[in-house]
This record gives sequence, C-alpha cells and structure tokens, in this order.
Amino acid sequence: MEDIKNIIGNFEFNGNMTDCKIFGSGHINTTYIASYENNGKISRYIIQKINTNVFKNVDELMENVFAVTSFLREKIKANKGNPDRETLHYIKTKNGDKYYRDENGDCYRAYRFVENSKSCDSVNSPEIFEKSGVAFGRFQKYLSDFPATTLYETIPNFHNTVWRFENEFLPAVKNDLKNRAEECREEIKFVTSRKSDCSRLVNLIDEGKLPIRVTHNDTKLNNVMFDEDTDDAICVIDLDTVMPGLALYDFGDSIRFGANTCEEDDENISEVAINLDYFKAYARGFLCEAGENFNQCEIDNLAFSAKLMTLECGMRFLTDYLNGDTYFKIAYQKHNLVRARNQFALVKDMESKMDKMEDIIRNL
Ligand code: ADP
Ligand code: GN1
Ligand code: MG
Repeated sequence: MEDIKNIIGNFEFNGNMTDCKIFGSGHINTTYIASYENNGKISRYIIQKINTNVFKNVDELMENVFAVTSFLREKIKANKGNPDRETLHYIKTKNGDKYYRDENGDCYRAYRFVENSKSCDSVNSPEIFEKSGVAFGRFQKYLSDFPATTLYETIPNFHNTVWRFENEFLPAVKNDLKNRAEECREEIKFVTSRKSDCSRLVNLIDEGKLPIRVTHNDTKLNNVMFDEDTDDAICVIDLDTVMPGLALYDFGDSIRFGANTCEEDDENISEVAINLDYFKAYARGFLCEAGENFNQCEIDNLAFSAKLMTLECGMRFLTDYLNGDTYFKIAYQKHNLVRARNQFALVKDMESKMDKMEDIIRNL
C-alpha cells in the first residue's frame, strides 16, 4: 500500500489524501480508491495499475480511452446529459502524461470516482438489467459515428472466436503445460464438439453480412455504474477494450454475465440456467437504444450471440486453466476451471432454450 501512495503523488489530485484502499472485482487490472480532503470537501479517485500482460501497448490503450471519453462527453452534452457523471473523467499526471510509468515499468492511470454510484456483480431484478441494456445500447449508439480507423486494437482478435479456438485453445490442450488436460477431458470435448459455432459470426463478417461497429467488447454488468438512489445506469466504465467489433459481441456478453441465474464462478452448476425474463428485459433495453441501426442479420443472430459469447468465455477460462492461470485473476487454484464449467452449463441451457430466446427477439 505504501507503494501505491507514492505512485499517487504523481497525479494531479487536489488536497490531502485521507484514505487509499484496494477496490472492485474486475479480473484484469488492480483497482484502488483514494479519498482526498480539500477545505472540508472530500473527492474520491480511482487509480488502476494496468495489467500489461493483457494490454501490451499502454500508450495506444490510453490514446484510445482519452479519445473515446472526449468524444462521448460531446455526445452527452449534445443530448443534454451530464458529461461529468455519464462518462469517465481521466486525470493526467503532473507531467501532463495520460498515465504514469514507474521505474519498474509498471503503469498506472487515474480517474474520478463516479460519486453516489454503485456497481453490481449480479442482477436482482429485470428492471436493473434492462437499464444496463439501455446504457450499453446508448454507448454503442453514441459511438456509431466515432472514426473507427483512429482506434488502436488494444487486444488483437479479442472476440475472434475462430482465432481463440485455433490459436489459443488447441495449443493449450496440446502443450498441456500443467498436466491438467486429463482432468479437463469432458470440458475439452465440450468445446471441440462446438467448433462450428466458433466460425458462424466470423464467416458472416467475411461474407459482408455483419457490419463492423465501434463496440465496448466487455459488457459485464459490473462495467456499468448505477445511481445509488434511482438505480438508473449512469456511466459505462472499463473502456480498455473499446475497439471495432460487432454489436452482437456487446449484446451476447451482457447476457452471458447478467442473465445467468448464478454468478459466473458458482460451483453449483446444476443451478446454472438462463433467466429468460432477464434475457428479454436486457434485449428490450439494448435494442431500444442501439437497435434502430441493426440489419436483419444482426437481429437474427442476437440469441445465438449470447450462446457464442458464453462458449468463448468458457473456452478462455479453460485455456487459462490449462496454461497455468496466467491471464485472469484467480482467488483459488481451480477458479478458472470452475468458471469454465459454469459457462459451459450455461451454454447447454441456452441450447435447450434457443427457440424460446429466438421467439423473444422476434416478438420484441
Ligand atoms: P477491470 O478491467 O479489472 O475489470 P474496471 O475498470 O472494470 O477494471 O474496474 C474495476 C471495478 O472498480 C469496477 O467493476 C467498479 O466497481 C469499480 N470502478 C472502476 N471505475 C470506477 C469509477 N470511475 N467510479 C466508481 N467505481 C469504479
Ligand atoms: C474480464 O476486466 P473484466 O473483469 O471486466 C475480461 C472479459 C471477460 C471477463 C469474464 C480485457 O473482464 O473479456 O469476459 O473478464 N476482460 C479482458 O468475467 O480480457
Ligand atoms: Mg471491469
């Protein structure tokens, strides 16, 4: 903690620090919250150590997030919203840089804490999930005229499921670095028997049927902040993966996380299922903001995208388990395997309810 206090001294914050602690439940970066007092007024800031194992080029990453947040501020103003509350406000270092790199090469960035807000790690009502759909749908709508070619690809092939399968999953099985493949035989079979699913959206892109848009790409429920009093979704956060992608990635990933009747790492997989009321509520919220620009092929693949994003995420957890847990943060040894099993149980349940999911989309 001493170290982080020294790091923070490099940022342009007002007042004296009164508190600093670790915060949040993301799987990638290390997040801290710091409180500052200035003439009796308390301001809070988020400081993040950027995971440079995941984000190889921090200059490009920070260029992206500054460009996206400046663009969003103008959009929010034009739509009579409050840009201070509805988008992240990054704070430069005392040297005017977008992030601070210490002598060990570790990288830190800071932004204002969104006050009077909360994040949710699970859904407790369809209404709150629908609100997150509105927020992610609006985010995508606001960025629809962002100059996509100016964005760096912060993680190449992020949702290229074919690439994930061929270049990450299969080599992890083959190399079996930690001798875990035997233990995961069932799970490996689960993925390999769904190889053709992995190429469905990639093929539709190649055929020119699915348009590339600027998307968030990591639309977990805890990547949106809700108003403490009204429960309205106010601010989309975690902008590290904003890149050209498919609208379907954002839709599918939200369903994967938020419409699961259990948390993503619940071991009790017999309880894992898709909650169709939540599915419907999210689809309604997301489509009412982003849907007007969608083509028929996007609409036709919404239900499938939920299954694909769940399969992809499960495959990534399994790959990481086989590789010895080098990507996602884990809390215990089998955490990634438990997460993978949970995701595959959800895929299975979605497969049995795919007709119902498609009906819901058709009727919306
Ligand atoms: P990760 O990439 O590790 O998921 P996030 O940027 O999502 O990191 O941050 C982790 C958590 O910290 C979020 O889920 C949220 O609870 C909290 N958080 C991040 N930024 C803010 C902010 N500006 N205001 C309030 N809470 C925040
Ligand atoms: C990671 O950063 P976080 O916790 O919001 C991951 C997502 C996964 C998710 C699974 C950059 O999201 O892709 O879907 O974990 N983010 C990155 O919970 O890999
Ligand atoms: Mg996050």
